Amino acid sequence: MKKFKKIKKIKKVKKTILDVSEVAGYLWQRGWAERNAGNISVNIDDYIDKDFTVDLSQYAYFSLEKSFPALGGKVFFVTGTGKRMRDIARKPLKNALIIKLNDKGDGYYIISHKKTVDNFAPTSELPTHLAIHEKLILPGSKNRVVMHTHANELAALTQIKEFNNEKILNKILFGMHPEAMIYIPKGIGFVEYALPGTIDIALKTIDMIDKYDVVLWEKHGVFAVGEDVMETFDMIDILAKSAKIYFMCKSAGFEPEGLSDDELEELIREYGN
Ligand code: 2HA
Ligand code: ZN
Repeated sequence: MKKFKKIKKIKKVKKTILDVSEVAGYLWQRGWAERNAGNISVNIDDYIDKDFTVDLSQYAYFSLEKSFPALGGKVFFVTGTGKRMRDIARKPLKNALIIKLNDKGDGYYIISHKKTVDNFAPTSELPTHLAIHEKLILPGSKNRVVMHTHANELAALTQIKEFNNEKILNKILFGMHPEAMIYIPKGIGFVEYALPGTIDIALKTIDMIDKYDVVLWEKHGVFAVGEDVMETFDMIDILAKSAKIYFMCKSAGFEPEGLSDDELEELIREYGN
């Protein structure tokens, strides 16, 4: 981290790394992060002074399958591929890395680690993360965090064919707890199954991110965007709670009643913006 001391806003970079490690611990404790499941990236470019330069020739370079021109030169903190959330929680800089895209946005340098570090690359879901970050930097969005996790309760909902429908999903999730409407008023988007780690799943996801801050990947998990790491985690946590209450009622042999349309409308009137 020595070279990063030159960054004036180093405190914000450090806080981001600490927040990612804290949330990585929560993901593990929730049972949402088996083995190397899940990944987090944060656009930390705003925290880097424009006059901060690094000798890029010193660092390992990787090309990207697709280019992200709008992200050219930008800097991200990303969890590492194959790394465990429980290890990121203990040792974030051994299990996550800082990357800087080249000017064209079709490749990146790992600038937090020496060239020699083997098997250390960003998350396998980097195409989806970058595709989303490319949208998030457009005017009007302050979201800089992208988080993917295998939230059991939400993934379980997608295993039920009749729930693979945004209207039904949102009715259930909003109905189980008022906080869902208060904190995630846009609700959740649904992305039908696609092979993890591919451009295909990235494209399907970015289509949804225009409309929603949280999207469900069928038979896989959840993808969320937010302004900071804690807030992004909180949205997933609240929606997972709703799904859990739904399943608790079902396991007890009851059909949950859910909040009525009038009660939901009242929440929108009181808390909506
Ligand atoms: O990072 O969760 O979807 C591992 C995954 C891939
Ligand atoms: Zn996953």
